[in-house]
Amino acid sequence: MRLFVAVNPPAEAVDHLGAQVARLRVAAAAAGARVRLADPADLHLTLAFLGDVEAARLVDVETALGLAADSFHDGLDAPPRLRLSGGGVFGDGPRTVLWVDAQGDVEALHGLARLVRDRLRLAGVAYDEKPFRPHLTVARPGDRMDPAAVEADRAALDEYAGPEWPTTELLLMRSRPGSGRPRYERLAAWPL
Ligand code: 2AM
Repeated sequence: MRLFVAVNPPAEAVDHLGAQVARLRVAAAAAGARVRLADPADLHLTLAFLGDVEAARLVDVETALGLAADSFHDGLDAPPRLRLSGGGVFGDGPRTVLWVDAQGDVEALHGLARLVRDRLRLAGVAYDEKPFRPHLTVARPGDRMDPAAVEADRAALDEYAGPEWPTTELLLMRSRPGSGRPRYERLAAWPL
């Protein structure tokens, strides 16, 4: 099964971002069916991407994440507070992706990602070793939009600041391939 570990912004933050995204050029391109926007229900900050994991190893993954959440919790007075703010672009040409950044207690979020990855490594569970870069993918315009229009959207997201929220849960998510986009399903959660 295809797994990843994430924290999710609450509905209030997702709705607020949705109103901003609706004003972007990617939204107009999505209306013209040229670009696919991320489904608001799928918006999350991925801390570690595990990819395919055998079902028999699920218990090891869950134990590792429980330990990571516990030690994170023990080292903090209060859950980190985050907000969606600032924009970025990954890739170019057909791989161009527009994303929104997280701001606030980002150091704590990096600390949580480190704990999660350390615990997975100790458990012998493989994950994508790319350094953690908090981001929430908004749209994948690829080369179906003028790069200047994508850059204008990025600049608009740079001016954006969403509502703040406390990060209260660590989530183990499953990604199931569907017709079109994959479906994300919440498998387990630990309080932070
Ligand atoms: P993305 O939004 O930048 O694509 C489920 O696929 C989640 O895991 C997404 O948030 C995705 O980030 C993230 N992810 C991180 N590394 C990945 C990888 N190597 N392959 C697929 N998704 C990855």
